Amino acid sequence: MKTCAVKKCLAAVLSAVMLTGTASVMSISTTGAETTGTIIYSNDFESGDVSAFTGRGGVESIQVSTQYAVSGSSCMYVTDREKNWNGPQFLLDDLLEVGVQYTVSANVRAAWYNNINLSMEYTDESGERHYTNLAAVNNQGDGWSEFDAIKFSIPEGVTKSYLYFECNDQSDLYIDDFTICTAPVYEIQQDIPSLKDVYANYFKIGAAATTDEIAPKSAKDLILKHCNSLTLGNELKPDAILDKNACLEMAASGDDTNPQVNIASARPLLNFCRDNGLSVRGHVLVWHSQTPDWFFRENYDENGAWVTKDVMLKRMENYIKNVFAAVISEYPTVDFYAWDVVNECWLDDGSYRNGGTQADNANNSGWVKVFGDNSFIESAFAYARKYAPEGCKLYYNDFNEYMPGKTQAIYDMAMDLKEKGLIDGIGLQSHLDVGFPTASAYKKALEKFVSTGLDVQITELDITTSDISEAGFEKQAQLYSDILDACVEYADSISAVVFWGTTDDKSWRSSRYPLLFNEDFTAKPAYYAIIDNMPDTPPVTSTVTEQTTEATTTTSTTEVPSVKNLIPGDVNEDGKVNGLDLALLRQAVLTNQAFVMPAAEDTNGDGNVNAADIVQLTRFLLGRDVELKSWLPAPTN
Ligand code: 9MR
Repeated sequence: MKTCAVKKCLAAVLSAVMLTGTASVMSISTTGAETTGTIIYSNDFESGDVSAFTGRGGVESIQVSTQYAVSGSSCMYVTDREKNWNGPQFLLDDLLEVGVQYTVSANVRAAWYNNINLSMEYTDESGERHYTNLAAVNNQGDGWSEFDAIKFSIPEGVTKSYLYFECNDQSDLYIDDFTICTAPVYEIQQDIPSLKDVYANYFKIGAAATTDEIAPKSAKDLILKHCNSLTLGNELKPDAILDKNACLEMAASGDDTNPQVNIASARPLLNFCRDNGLSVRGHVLVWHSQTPDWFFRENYDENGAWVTKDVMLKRMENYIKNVFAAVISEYPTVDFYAWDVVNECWLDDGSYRNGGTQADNANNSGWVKVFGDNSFIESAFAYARKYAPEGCKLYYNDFNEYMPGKTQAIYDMAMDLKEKGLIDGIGLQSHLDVGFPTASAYKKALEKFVSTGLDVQITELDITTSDISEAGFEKQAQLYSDILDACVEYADSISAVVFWGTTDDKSWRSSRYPLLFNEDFTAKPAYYAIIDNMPDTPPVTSTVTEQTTEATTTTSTTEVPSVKNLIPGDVNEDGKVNGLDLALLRQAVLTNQAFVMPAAEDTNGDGNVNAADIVQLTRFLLGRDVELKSWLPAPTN
């Protein structure tokens, strides 16, 4: 089998940098990740064959050139591009499998300082084409730039999937060493407590995920282990399910107030929920963002005039009705227990948004443009109440919910809707940062929302950190712990806590590592911090211990070796106990490797080295009141 080198996972590199300040321990891998992937397709263009590539615009000339090359002496050369979007595309159908994660790498160059995009296109069941940018590089000067192992996957049920390159203006494009590999496969940590079990007596635990995100088996495993609720990250938003062609057809037949929907892009996620009994948080019906401009315009024409309030009310009612009808009829067994009816209508000072087009300003709202103010909110809830699936609770959802002006505006609106029997709960997105807000400011806002008597859900929790040192991640863990403590305190009024994503690399804020799990699916200090001290955290048992006695029996001997200068927890014997020891301990337990220093690894002193020692060491590093022990007697000199 041909293999291609896959870079060590980011988490491992990160661990290395964060733990030692250098990259000298890059060989540490904290999971059973494959370090090689299988090459599915590779072309260095030395053979002169470019037949696998076609021009997107049909006008491009695609040939081999020896003018430049990264490897060997030739590369692919694309000229005669007439539009920005013209460029070479590579058909993936019949080559790749649905639901498997792959990586694509390539070297690219264009004219000076051009942006080059690597993107993916596919056509869904309704015939609509979707375009996703995977990565972009800026050609710094006139040299080569690299797309290095960019992850992608093909969603279920789509056809005509392509990878393609494009760049601004009509610059010629050069491409070399185009390679598609399978991505590394990670095993999730099965031997740590499940969050949904730990919090079972308090609230549901959820995650948001996109179709692409759940493609790898490890992501599915992670969600199923820790969550009993799933929010579709993008696939139930208006721009994902409004079917423009069907809307136009309906308008042509005389009714331009009955927007047509197609839930094709939501199916992979909804199927996953149905097949695994996961409850679904619907997100979102009425929102200024990710809602196409044409939805608010006459004849659904991007350049048409804004419709009247009356027309928009009818469109709103029919849209809500059609969305609910689609999920009820196709997914009768799925528990749609909550739905964000209206999203992000209030500004930090408690005023409403400016009315206008998104093209001018992403903060503009088409809804406010048509209605003149936020009066559409009540109608949205009234229609949702009328058509929602049975048992589905209705929420108003917003971010910066702790900004005083906004807190008050949401409170006032919620109380009014509550009196009218239209709303069931308030969704606090909770996109936080270690620096802002403080846990006490957050808790103050939470108390105010709880005081409405409505249900509260934490709908999109993530906490960014720019400091990716050990101390930075500990600070992040502390805020996570404080926020979850506050939620537990008000658990009677809180029915779900949802994290906005699964692993850091897949987050919308990936550059600031906001989630509980690393790219390699290992738990971060934040995970351990939120299970720490929870009364329902079950004893941690290692599957390694259950499956094989080899690792543990090495430490269970009655013959006590003489170990000088033993420092419990100092796994690498460098005289310090820090995150590097934690990474090594985790690696040793998970990979069932022979222990270099078993006495130091048995951090809870029970005679076994297993996941409980990882928890013990993590707690110690987080500054919790625990003592590191060893099964050996006190060190002798
Ligand atoms: O996570 C979503 C991301 O993939 C999209 O690019 C982005 C576009 O607006 O929306 C993200 O989800 C948002 C959610 O729907 C509403 N609250 C803010 C979230 C983060 O932007």
